[in-house]
Amino acid sequence: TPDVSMETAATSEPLGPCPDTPPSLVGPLLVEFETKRSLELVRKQVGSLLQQGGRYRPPNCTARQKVAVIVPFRNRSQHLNHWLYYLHPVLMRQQLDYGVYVINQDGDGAFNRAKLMNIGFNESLKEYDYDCFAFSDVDLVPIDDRNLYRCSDHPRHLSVAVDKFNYILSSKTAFGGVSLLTQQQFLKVNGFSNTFWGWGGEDDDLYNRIIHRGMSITRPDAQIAKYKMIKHGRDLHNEVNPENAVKTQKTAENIDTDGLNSLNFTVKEIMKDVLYTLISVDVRSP
Ligand code: UD2
Ligand code: MN
Repeated sequence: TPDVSMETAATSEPLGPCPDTPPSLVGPLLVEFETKRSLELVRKQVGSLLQQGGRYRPPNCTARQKVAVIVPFRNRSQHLNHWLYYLHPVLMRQQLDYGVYVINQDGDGAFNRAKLMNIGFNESLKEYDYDCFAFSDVDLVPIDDRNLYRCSDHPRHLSVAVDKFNYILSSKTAFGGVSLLTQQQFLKVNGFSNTFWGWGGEDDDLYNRIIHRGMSITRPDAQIAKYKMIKHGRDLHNEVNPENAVKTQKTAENIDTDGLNSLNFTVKEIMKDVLYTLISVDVRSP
């Protein structure tokens, strides 16, 4: 009788690269947020294919990119459940070697989306050698899986056509929602600014940084890069901050000293769910 265990050990040679076009994509997706989705239910539906911490890699080929998906978060658990329910199957079909990092802002100080992104970049790199970073709002779900969560030669903006804005891009310089940068691209711009407290401006500042460092942005076709945003009002402690709009005029002055190289924070807790890694942080709100 052949020794089966030896056989499996012998076949652990490196897998070939995944095809450029993932073969199991389905195109347009049905996405709705009426159904109640508990975490427990989502774990049952998609958890079996994941490793602890929301990690996945395609079983039969070597992924083209190692992607850390960074989600800024506070008090949006219903949104997170929908997001996990829809995103995991999409990212799996896209044959990515990926991990989901939910960066939770501890306490009720002014929210700082951008700083949470920088923290996600730092913390995810402590776990794995990611080469691409997908920064995504928790309320944005793609409605076409051909919209690949993959980095390219220039920073990439994926949330081109959002239902909330009638599927029309608000401006050519829009870079909020879902955006992807390679590790190199993100280091080149010194990450996000850490000083955008409250709502608005941090996405425009990142755009300015990209241009300032001589890069441009790319976008997929608007026919494919469609999203639904889960309906919500303005969160508590994330009020519009008028100072932020002023700051976006001063990117060139701040880029060298405000960003990854000036990031300070305290990790309060790291929790591994099968669907995601939750990192709770004190961002030292003013
Ligand atoms: C827009 C941008 C967003 C960001 C924001 C300004 C698009 C499609 N979206 O979104 O990327 O630039 O304006 O800051 O362009 N969050 C929490 N808890 C909170 C507050 C925020 O989890 O209490 C997170 C969550 O991931 C949320 C994101 O921050 O999706 C952005 O906040 P928002 O959804 O209130 O902002 P919105 O929809 O105006
Ligand atoms: Mn939103």
